[in-house]
Amino acid sequence: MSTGKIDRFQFHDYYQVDELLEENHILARDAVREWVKQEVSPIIEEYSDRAECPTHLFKGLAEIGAFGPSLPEEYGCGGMDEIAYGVIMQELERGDSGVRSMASVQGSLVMYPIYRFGTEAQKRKYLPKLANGELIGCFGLTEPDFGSNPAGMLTNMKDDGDAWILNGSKMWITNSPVADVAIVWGRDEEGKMRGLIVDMELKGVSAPEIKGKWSLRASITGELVFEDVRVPKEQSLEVTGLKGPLSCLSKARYGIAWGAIGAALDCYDSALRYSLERIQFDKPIGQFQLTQKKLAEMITEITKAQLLNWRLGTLANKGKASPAQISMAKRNNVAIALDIAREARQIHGGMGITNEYPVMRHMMNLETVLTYEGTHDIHLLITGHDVTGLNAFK
Ligand code: TGC
Ligand code: FAD
Repeated sequence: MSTGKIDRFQFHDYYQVDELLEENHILARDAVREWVKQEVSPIIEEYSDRAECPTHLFKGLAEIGAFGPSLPEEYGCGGMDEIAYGVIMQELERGDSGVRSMASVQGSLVMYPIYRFGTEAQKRKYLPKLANGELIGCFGLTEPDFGSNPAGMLTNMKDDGDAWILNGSKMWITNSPVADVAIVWGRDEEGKMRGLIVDMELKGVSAPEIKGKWSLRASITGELVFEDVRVPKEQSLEVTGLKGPLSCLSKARYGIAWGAIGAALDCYDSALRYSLERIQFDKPIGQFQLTQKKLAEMITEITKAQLLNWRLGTLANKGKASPAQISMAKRNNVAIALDIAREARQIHGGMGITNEYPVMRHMMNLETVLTYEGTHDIHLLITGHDVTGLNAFK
């Protein structure tokens, strides 16, 4: 119905936040923006409609440097800073949250743990091939009965000399049905949480696809099932405890804080243009105060979030962005993006529910983004814990 539509997106920078960026950030952002216009926008409604992942984009994402942009060049990665990583995620999610997810999982949840907790041999073996898209990875933390509370996980590994015997199952795993490797978290016999790099070809590994999603339809999601899988010990990551997976989540949540603003910008841009073109009662609907209220509030929230992201990025570049600060930005930015998508849908009237415009797709996608990488309420509790010192999770 909508293949080949022209992408008319215009960037909005109400407070001239661009002046805070360096030339390399702008270059990276503009290159990714152009790629999204050429490669993602013309096809994304079709793929979303068919609930199919555009897997051919993995190669293009690698070519534009979207996999591990802030990891070192010596491993074939981008060697850029955290703000460059952020603006790349923003542009990808302007295209589609699922496309940003393809990059988030690969870069922040697969390459980052190998970089941070892997041996030198593991880094040399995996990072260049993950960076160039030769290998696709996934990250298995969530289980059917343990989502917000990963500490309760049942996946386990038994010591068998030179290998671990892995058993258990993971749920809601982005990219698992198409992955070559999985970063899997489980407990050893002493109850210590450990991470393994699991080759998906190993005997006893399966990854059935989860169908029927009304959100993130252009992203592929599956389970991970391990039945007596013999994983060589050399595939272990050098970290124990929940801080292993949670530090990867911090990296990915940071990217989502930026990404969500991409989706919000696309919805705002579409709503603004529509409000100037659509005539009712002999006037453009943008002339009515109630439409202006919606648009004014949208650009205000986007501007606040852009500033929050920039400051978070400068802290991240100095290694000073705390997990709680990242939680605040992820929670705020996804929530305002979802509100903006809903308001933009209203401005488009009936047309807003069709795939002639991107807003309903963004709105449905953002329902997932609000939940994964820590739910909206879990991030609120993280802030509550941080400011009071009192833990309200349990
Ligand atoms: P808690 O006792 O608070 O912490 C255990 C240890 O971890 C440390 N830590 C962190 N380290 C780095 N980054 C973070 N964000 C960290 N948060 C905590 C903490 O300091 C402690 O270290 P140590 O040395 O004292 O052991 O753990 P808890 O069991 O009370 O849990 C706290 C809670 C609820 C906040 C945590 O479990 C949580 O964040 N739950 C949400 C789960 C979640 O976000 N799952 C995401 C799954 S992956 C995903 O959704 C991918 S979607 C990808 C895509 O498609 O884009
Ligand atoms: P639950 O934890 O059951 O939460 C249900 C509700 O209860 C939520 O509203 C929650 O906020 C609330 N709640 C829970 N505990 C508390 C509490 N203490 N106080 C107050 N409220 C509470 N996981 C991975 O490991 N890897 C992936 O690649 C991945 N990709 C995903 C892709 C998609 C499309 C989706 C939908 C999820 C993905 N996830 C992935 C899983 C995601 O991280 C979890 O869905 C999320 O952490 C929430 O877990 P849950 O769905 O089990 O919800």
